[in-house]
Amino acid sequence: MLRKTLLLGLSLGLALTAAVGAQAADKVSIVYIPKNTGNPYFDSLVKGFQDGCAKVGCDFDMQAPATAEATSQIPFITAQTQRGVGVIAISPNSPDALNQVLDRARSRGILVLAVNGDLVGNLDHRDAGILPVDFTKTGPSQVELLGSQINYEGEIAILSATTDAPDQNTWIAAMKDSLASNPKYAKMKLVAVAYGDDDPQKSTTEMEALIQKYPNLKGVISPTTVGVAAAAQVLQTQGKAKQITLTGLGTPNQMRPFIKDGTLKAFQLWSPYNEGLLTSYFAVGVKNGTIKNEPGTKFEVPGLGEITIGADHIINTQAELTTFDAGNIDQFNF
Ligand code: RAM
Repeated sequence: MLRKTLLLGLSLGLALTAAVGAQAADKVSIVYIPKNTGNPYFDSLVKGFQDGCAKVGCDFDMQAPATAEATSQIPFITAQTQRGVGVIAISPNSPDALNQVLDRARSRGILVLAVNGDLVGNLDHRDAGILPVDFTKTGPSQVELLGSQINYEGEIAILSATTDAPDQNTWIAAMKDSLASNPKYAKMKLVAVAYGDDDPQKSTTEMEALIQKYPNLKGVISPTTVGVAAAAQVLQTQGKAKQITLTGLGTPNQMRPFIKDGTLKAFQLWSPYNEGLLTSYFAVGVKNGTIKNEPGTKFEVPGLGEITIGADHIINTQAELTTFDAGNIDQFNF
């Protein structure tokens, strides 16, 4: 009798485990591969993914290389493809170096999403691009924010991330376009574009070199959260904040002390958290068949409202950049 009960218990247990296993297998698994580890910007994006997955029911994991070189994400994509995840969401370090491995992932049925930056010129190698903001606004908006503070006059420089970063290069091209085409900016002269590789130390060295090489430098745009924080630190340390106006894309938490002490007046960004949230809803919807991945499709994300898939399967999380300054920075915590 005891044996029978034990056996019954055992088989019941097995049946239960099998059911739970089947349920787990049905859950969409998402892996997010940011540019590199150690950048607080991506922590907010990850939090958005995690909260989204908690709501819509997906398994989430983050895997990233230590540095943001063009090819550093390849082994991660390959490993996740072999693992058989449902979705690879990636913030690409190169517009073209990942084509082959992403194609292999897609041929295995994995949904490939470019997140926070697109595969510029190679959109056929991903299923959709989820961007934090309308990227056509970033470059012009940064140039205007700097120009308005330097009387639209003088030598300026850009402190970027890596030379291959597709997001950075899209914005830099648009900055150059604005400077060249808008008569308002005729007296602003771009003298250099430097690359800090989204590494705090290299960004610091590059900023120091710009200051040394261009004694008449009036302004710097650093459209990377790592770069702008390092640049602000350099200006503060050298006491050069009055001479050189800095702006860029930064996180409120990293930039707060520099806003408070007047090292810089204003910078911009968007909500990386919302971008992660949106991506989890979109990914699960597409995998479950409730969202048709076609331009023109609309879907709801609680808190964000109605989202539309645009041309080239590009989805913008918000339309305009948010500007942070002494007046509003304390309302933000990321
Ligand atoms: C850095 C990264 C990231 C970019 C932000 C603004 O954290 O380069 O890709 O979106 O800055």
